[in-house]
Amino acid sequence: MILLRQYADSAELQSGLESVLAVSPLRRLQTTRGFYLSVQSSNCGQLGWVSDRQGYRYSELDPLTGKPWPSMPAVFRALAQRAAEAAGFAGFDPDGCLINHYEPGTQMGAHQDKDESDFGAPIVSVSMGIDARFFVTGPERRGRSRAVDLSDGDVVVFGGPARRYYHGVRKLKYSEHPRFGAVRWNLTFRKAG
Ligand code: MD3
Ligand code: FE
Repeated sequence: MILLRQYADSAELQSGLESVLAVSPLRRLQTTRGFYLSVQSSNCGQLGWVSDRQGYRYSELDPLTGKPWPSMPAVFRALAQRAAEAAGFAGFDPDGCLINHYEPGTQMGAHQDKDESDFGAPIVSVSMGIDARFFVTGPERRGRSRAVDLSDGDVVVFGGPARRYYHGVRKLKYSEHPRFGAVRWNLTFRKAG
């Protein structure tokens, strides 16, 4: 797990984010048990992560629009590749980017990202907007966790053994970001297919 503080220029990513969401808007995904996740999500790129009563999977089509996900903005891809290379993963070629939108009070429980086909590829996470406390336990869900506060522009590359670690986000505290308001955005670049 490699932390690249203040690595991304979120102002540069903001218009790409808006253009993606104009095509595939944010929505609340449902779990197999019918509960809604508190974060709102969308995707760009060839494959998007979706969850509903049928389960979790990657899909080439946005179930909301019935159309392919918007393509990955060039500035998104370039950032993900540059960060991966800086962390020792040259040649990272993401085919999907999950966009998560957090409001104060929102959290994400401990989970593993295991719906991708290639665990040799890292996941690159980009945080924008207000701060969040990210936590990682390790290969087991339970046990001692380590906390990392993630701020606007921070990039984390999860590769090697860390790729399979359980992780989540603590309940977001209220604060405001000058451009994003009381919102946190997280982009995760994946090699899903
Ligand atoms: C560690 N997102 O989208 S980013 C997720 O802030 C997710 O929105 C959180 O967990 C967020 O799946 C945390 C950090 C992250 C992302 C993927 C990982 C850490 C990871 C995959 C494997 C190990
Ligand atoms: Fe995750």
